[in-house]
Amino acid sequence: EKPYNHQEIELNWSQRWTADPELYKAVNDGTKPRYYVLEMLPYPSGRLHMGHVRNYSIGDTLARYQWMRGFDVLHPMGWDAFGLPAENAAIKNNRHPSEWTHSNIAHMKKQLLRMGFAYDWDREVSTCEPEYYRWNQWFFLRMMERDLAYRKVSLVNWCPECATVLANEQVENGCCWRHETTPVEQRELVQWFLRITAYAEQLLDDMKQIEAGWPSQVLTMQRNWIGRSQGTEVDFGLAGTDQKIRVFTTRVDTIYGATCVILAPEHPLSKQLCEGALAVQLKAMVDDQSRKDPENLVKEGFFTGHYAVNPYNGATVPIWIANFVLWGYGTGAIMAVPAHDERDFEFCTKYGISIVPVIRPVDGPLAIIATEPFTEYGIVENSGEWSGLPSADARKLMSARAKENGFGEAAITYRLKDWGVSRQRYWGTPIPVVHCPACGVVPVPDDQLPVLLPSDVELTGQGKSPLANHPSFLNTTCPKCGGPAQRETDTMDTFVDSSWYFFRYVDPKNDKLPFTPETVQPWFPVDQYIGGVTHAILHLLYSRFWCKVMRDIGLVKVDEPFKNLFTQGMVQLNGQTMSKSKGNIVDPDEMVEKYGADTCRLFTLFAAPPEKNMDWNESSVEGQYRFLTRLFKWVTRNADATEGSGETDAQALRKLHQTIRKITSDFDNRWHFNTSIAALMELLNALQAAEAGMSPAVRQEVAAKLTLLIAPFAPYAAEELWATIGRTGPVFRQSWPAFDPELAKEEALEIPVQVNGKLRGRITAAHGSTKEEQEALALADEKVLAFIAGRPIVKVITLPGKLVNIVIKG
Ligand code: ANZ
Ligand code: ZN
Ligand code: ZN
Repeated sequence: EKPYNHQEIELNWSQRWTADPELYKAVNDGTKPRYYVLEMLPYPSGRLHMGHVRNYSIGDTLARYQWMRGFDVLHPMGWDAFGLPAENAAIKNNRHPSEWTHSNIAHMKKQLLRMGFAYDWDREVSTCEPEYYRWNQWFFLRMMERDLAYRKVSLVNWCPECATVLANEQVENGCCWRHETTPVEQRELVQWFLRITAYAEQLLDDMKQIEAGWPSQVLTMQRNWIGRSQGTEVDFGLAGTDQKIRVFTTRVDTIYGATCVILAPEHPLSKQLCEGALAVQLKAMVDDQSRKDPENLVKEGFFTGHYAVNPYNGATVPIWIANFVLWGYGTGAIMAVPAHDERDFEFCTKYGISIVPVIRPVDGPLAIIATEPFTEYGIVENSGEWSGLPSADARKLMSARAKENGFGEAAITYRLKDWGVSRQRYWGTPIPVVHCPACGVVPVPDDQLPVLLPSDVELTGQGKSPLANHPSFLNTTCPKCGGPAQRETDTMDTFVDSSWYFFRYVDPKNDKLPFTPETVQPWFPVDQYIGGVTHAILHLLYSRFWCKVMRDIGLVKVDEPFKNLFTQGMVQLNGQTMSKSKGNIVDPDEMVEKYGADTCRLFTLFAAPPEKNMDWNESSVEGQYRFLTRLFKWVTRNADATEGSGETDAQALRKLHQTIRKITSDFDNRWHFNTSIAALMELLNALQAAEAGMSPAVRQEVAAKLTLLIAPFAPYAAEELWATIGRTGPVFRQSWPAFDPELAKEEALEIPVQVNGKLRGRITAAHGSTKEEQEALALADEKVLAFIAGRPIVKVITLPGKLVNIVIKG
């Protein structure tokens, strides 16, 4: 028997693993089936946190298991290294973002190595390196060629604190995602956009391909985010002019009930129609931050003094401007039908705008609308030639009429907007274009990539991108005419970096292309992606979009990058999310020092099913440490045992094979690692009980198999045990033990049966049989039946597996 010296064991193997770059390499020669395990790459914020430890423990356990199952496993790691925090830290601590980032990476890499995670470090990717970000630029140019990257003046979300533009997804409750109390303002800027909306339909359709492997909750979130809506666009006339106002409606069948047209405050026509006092009112409405919270918005609006003409019936209705009409959805203008729409009803009631019902229930008359609108489909009434039609038919026919007469058409609208990728920040990928006074916007030619991020910049955190204040970066020559020109000074959103890094892992040193299609193809789609549900929309949607663009460029063959997605729960302390501000962070380093990485891994896997939140509980960590210690001792004690009669061999082997069966099934069906570890604890208890009676051969066999079983969960201890019991390593390159169904079979149970408290027979029931099954057997037993002799049964009292007592009358 040997003591379990976790520090010594782990430091020793950690050094040996780190020194051997071949160890965790994907062989990639096609001799074995491939398996790609991918975990979301960390932002190098400084230190690993428990969320990382959990995410990477899950991934590492899976990777090691798949190695043992005989797969050629690709298990890479990298750094999502561009982004604002580096820049903010730089401003605060007077350190260069690059230096800050690189020293964080060095530290966190050490922590990952200390945890014993099995990564193929030769494939390490860091997104802030020119060798990586030049391909962001390359992709950007390909997207420009395809009109998928474009510039437009737009109102953008602006965080005064960050002094930068935010993507819609970075706005939470009207505030900046990084500054929870800083309201986001609106600014007009020329911005670069990626046309993700061109793929909206495919992003929805292709969900079929991943439905089986993704959490349905994530797909639902994406579906809602894309927000497809089928309806009609209709041009109202601006009375007294030949200008048109295009509205989007899902209920064109209600258009005879439209009693006003309402514009979004940002609509260009709003500015045109408002003068003097109205213009002041309009500006206030544009800047009003309460609009960012549509759920609780108090609907407000004002009449412009102008009128619109309904193209179906020539009716003239007033034009209003209201805060609840969104610019950026549909056409930014609506027809209000208060009789049949909730929001319109509320608004029109408030302002005394007339209410005209035009839809009746299928089985009732047209009702006066007084207290609530009738929002269902029904039969169209008071609508000229369309009267009498069911809503659905009217929608179709009326859309067709709009098209015929040139005042509209059927249309599909998405909530999804194009992806604004411009950032007025330093620490990101420079957008590879040049602005020439003569030629306009000129893409930087491929052979001039990368456009390098200069290192000598002044970071103020204010206003324009620091690159705009860097003359030697800014001033350049036009690639087209050779004249003086200026570089674009915006950098790319960091979500660009993380949209394709997992392709680069497969071919990380390629300097001709982002990757060679043939090299990458056999590894895709990724077999298993693991990460936080916080990325359900942003990162995962962008990655899906990027994959489709790469497919259309001819770089990849798959429509979808990730076949299976797993979203792990959070690590909490006493039910609360760990955070610096709450001061309840458990530091992984301290835990590793005290209990060892293996124990930390075991605990994070044991404490909860991986998809659920888990609570950090130090006494339960200690429990795992004791378990590992007992296991270590049992194996070292029994591996070279020489004594034992063998009377408990069958019993020990049965438990062993049952445990193999259980853990294998846990791995293959949704990773119930917590129950796997519980099964291992049970096995160890059974083995300790059986130990004295086990024969030397069986002791040795069980010791070896137990080592293999613990290997994916506690790799250091397993590797040490494997060497200690005289086997050749590494342990995770051994085959995962198979279970023998015969050996795993339970012995039958013998259960005594009593009648009125006296033993009258015995039944043989299977292990794990239910109370009901055991009662049924007892009541069918011939001896027992003979004794009951037809007398009525009052009740049956059963201690499952132990006793059945039948109480009869008489
Ligand atoms: C008239 C109407 C009558 C409408 C009716 C609905 C019911 P979804 O399904 O979410 O796509 N709408 C259109 N653009 C809007 C905007 N920019 N801001 C606010 N509301 C807008 O909703 C589409 C419906 O939302 C449209 O159909 C329009 O109101 C409103 F009985 O038009 B409807
Ligand atoms: Zn901010
Ligand atoms: Zn030029």
